[in-house]
Formats: sequence, C-alpha cells, structure tokens
Amino acid sequence: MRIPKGHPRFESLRIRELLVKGLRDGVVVPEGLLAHGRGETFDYLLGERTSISAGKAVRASAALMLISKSSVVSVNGNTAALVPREISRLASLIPAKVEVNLFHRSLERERKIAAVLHRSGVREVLGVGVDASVSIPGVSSRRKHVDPRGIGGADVVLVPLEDGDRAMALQSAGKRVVAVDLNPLSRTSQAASISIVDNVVRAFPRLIGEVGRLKSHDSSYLKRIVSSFDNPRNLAMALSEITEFLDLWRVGS
Ligand code: PTJ
Repeated sequence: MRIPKGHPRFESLRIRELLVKGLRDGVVVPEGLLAHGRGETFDYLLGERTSISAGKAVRASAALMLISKSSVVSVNGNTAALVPREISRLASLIPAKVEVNLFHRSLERERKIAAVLHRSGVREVLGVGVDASVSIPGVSSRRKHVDPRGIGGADVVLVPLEDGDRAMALQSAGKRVVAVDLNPLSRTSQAASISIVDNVVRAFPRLIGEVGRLKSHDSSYLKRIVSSFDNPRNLAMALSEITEFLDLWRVGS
C-alpha cells in the first residue's frame, strides 16, 4: 500500500508495511506481526520517541560493543525486515559479526534473511543451516542452535526482539546481552545486561551514531561508561518515563 507522506501516522504505517512485505517475502512469520502489535502498544506509552533512559542504554551498549572482543548482532525476521541497512552499517562500524537466529526456524527463512542482509551490505552472515552447529544450554526453542564462529564464541550479543529464555541462557553462558525491546517488563529486558527500551527503527540509527562518536575514545573511557551503567535502575527510569508521559495526558481530564 502507498502511504501518503502527510499522513499523521506515516511512520507507524511505514513500519507496518515493511513487516507485511516481510511476511509476503517469507522473511517475517505471522507471529512477528503479533509481536509488533505488542511493541506498538509500548511505543505509544513511550510517546513514540527515544526516551532519556533509552539514550543512556544506547550509549552504554555502544561502549560495551566497542570494548568487546567479539560482538555479534543476532538477527530475526522482524529485525531483518525493519533495519537491514542499519544492521550492516552498525556491524561494519564496531566491527561485529552478524548471525541469523530464529525462533520459528527453517532453512528457507534463514536463507531468505541472509539474502536480505547480503543485499544490504553484510558480507558474511553466520548461523545459516548446518553452520549453527553448537547449542546454548538451557534454551528449549530452536534458537539454541548457534554458530561457533558467531554467537557461540561471542562475549557480547545484541538481541533485538528476543525471547526471555535465550537472553537468560546467553547471560548464564557468560555473555553480555544487549536487548532492544519496547517492553521494559519483558523477561528479556529484565534479564539483559543492557536493555534499550526503544523501537529498533530508532535504536539502530542511534547506536550507529553513538558508536561513531565513541569509536575514537580509549578503552578506559569506554569501560567507565559501561561500569557506571545500572540496568535495573535504568529500567525503573523507563517505567517512570511511561508514567510521566501518561500524566501529561491526565492533566487535561
Ligand atoms: O523471526 P523469528 O522466527 O525469530 O520470530 C521473531 C518473533 C518476534 C516472532 C519472536 O522473537 C517472538 O515471538 O518475540 P516475542 O516473544 O513476541 O517478543 C517480542 C518483543 O519485542 C516484545 O516484548 C515486543 O514488545 C518487542 N517488540 C516488538 N516490536 C518491536 C519490539 N521491540 C523493539 N522494536 C520493535 N519494533
């Protein structure tokens, strides 16, 4: 559907159309549309903008990925449909590896998502088919299969729209998890080392900008940013930002 640029909900409709196209192309699963609906609700409650707490989480995430030995961006169907070029840009800036990791796993989808990423500039896409040859203990879904060159050996994993089990299992495996999830109450947000409570369409460009700004700083400066970040406190701030936003609406009533 062509959405008129002047439509008051242009950005929201644009995102929906990307996901519907992703569904038609076999990149997104129907469950991905449901997940997006849940995300949209939280986005409304956040005022559809990057909050101060999200900005802090983005800065800490950028610093963490820059000091990591091996960061990986984990990509599912929704993320590939929404921000493929941004994934490519972020991965080359850090530099980080890119791995397909799906909840609703099929070789056909893995290949389609890898093709989308290749077209967007990602040179090597890990985790496709037999390349995902090792398992993360404690994950019951097929998300447990990971590439030993990627998530298997990573110290930091960026997981947009993740499920809580795998986020917890990655942490238990000694990896630092950076989540992008609009729901500050989700098990993923609660389990992650750093939770960016923001829409992936805003969080990725922000991450790219922050990595660009921090890249020239030395590792002790970056380590200080990471160690001064407190995820539970930042999540509490995200919840306060939601209630403050709701209070603005209550003023008129
Ligand atoms: O592509 P697959 O097979 O790996 O499946 C992907 C989905 C998204 C279907 C799968 O990971 C899933 O079922 O996710 P959940 O458990 O529904 O969790 C999705 C979380 O992402 C929810 O907490 C949503 O609020 C959040 N979310 C949805 N859309 C966005 C989002 N967070 C950030 N940006 C979004 N655009």
